[in-house]
Amino acid sequence: MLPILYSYRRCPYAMRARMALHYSGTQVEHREIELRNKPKSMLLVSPKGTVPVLCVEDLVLDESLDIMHWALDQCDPQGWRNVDKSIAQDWIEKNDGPFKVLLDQYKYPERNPQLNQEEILQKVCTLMLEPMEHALKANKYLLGNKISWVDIAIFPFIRQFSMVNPMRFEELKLPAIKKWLRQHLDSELFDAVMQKYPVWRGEMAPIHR
Ligand SMILES: N[C@@H](CCC(=O)N[C@@H](CS)C(=O)NCC(=O)O)C(=O)O
Repeated sequence: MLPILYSYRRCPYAMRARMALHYSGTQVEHREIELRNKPKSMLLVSPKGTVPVLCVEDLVLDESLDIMHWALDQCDPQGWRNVDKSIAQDWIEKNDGPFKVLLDQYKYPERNPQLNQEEILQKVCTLMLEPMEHALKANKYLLGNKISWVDIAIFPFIRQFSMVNPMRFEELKLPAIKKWLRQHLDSELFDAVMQKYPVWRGEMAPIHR
């Protein structure tokens, strides 16, 4: 029985999970969902209703980072986890915490009419983009000259940020980030996890097949 992955193609959390699963060579039964119409079988195993969710027999992982780590426990052929844990943690906390808040404010100006887009952009630069640029000028990847799980965990969020206002992003003087972003966008790994699936309509099927 293959592990089941509930996923949503454009979700950055689901992207990082899919990238780690693919890299580790883990095959899954992919269940593409609609956020507005979540399958009952998913909500049954994970009532909080976020994707990604990975079900491996009785084990349910419903946090993207837990799925990444589970995948790397299965197989980590290029040593994505050979990095300083505390520096990795600092990057992830910043990304998933304050940067994600700013990203949502930037992406949904209609929800935040009191906020000025350019001010949000400046905050993002100070908080995230400038430290990343600094790190990526010193080394090819965020934690050194080898790719790590931290690059993969953060990349989908920087991609999303860059796509909110591509012309404005292009104007930013961030050559090292743009090179790093382009490398991930052009990677076979990213390509592989962005394949399109029809929405899973197997609600009548047993939860575990
Ligand atoms: N902390 C969770 C966050 C996952 C998350 O928020 N995913 C979004 C999609 S990008 C979601 O499922 N939101 C629920 C909804 O929109 O109903 C994780 O890392 O997996």
